[in-house]
Amino acid sequence: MRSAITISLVPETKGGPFVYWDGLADGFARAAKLGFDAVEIFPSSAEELDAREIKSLCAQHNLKVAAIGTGAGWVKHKLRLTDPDATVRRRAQEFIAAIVDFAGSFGAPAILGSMQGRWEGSVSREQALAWLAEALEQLGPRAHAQGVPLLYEFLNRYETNLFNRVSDSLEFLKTLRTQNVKLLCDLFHMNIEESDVAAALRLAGPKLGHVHFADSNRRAIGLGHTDMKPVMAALRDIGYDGYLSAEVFALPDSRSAAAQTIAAFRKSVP
Ligand code: LER
Ligand code: MN
Repeated sequence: MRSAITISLVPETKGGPFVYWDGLADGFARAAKLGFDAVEIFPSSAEELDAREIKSLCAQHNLKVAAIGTGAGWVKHKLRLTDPDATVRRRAQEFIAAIVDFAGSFGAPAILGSMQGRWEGSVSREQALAWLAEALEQLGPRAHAQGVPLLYEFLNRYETNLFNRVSDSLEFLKTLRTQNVKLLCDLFHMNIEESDVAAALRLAGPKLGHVHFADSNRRAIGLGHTDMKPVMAALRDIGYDGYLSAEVFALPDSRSAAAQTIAAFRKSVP
């Protein structure tokens, strides 16, 4: 397992669960100094990202890109895959596709989380899931063409009413033709929704593609009340060899959250 830490480039998400906030050069330098393996980037859009700049930062600091998030598509641009308006759905899919392509060129997956949206109003659950499936059938193969999976992140009940747990998410993924969608398990969401986080990770097994490494209160691991022993045992037992990526609040500040995370990572993955 490898360590990663988040950098948000989106001012609208200020106060959200990301560790570094002062640009890529700052985030890469700080992550490298602490010995992280990779960074996870949360951009406003693919267009905002400069591939040459990121390539040179990766080389300079010997860091990889763990994943790139698409959440700004919702937070900033109000795009979601289950919007009743067909134009919004199409733009949402294009927004994610551009990030899939960009991330793929770094050997990294894109994350579909908040942009899944929710069923409500005129949109039935059945309809929302059909639109979500349709999008995944396009985006999964698109990621495959880049040699990476697409990460589907189920969220807690306050952020989506589509899928909140590993078991339901897996059942849904099984109905797809594409086999290239993997699960992103965010330990914070799981702490709210799963009765047994470790058992849920075991259930995910080979379908687990990425982990958001966050404690029960969405602070750095060790600053909440999640018992990491069974969680790490489950990850080891299923042979998970991907990233543990700190998507946590910069509390009490970025520096402490990052230092606490790398210490917790080293304790968890000796
Ligand atoms: C949102 O709560 C979250 O966990 C993000 O990773 C989804 O984009
Ligand atoms: Mn997450």
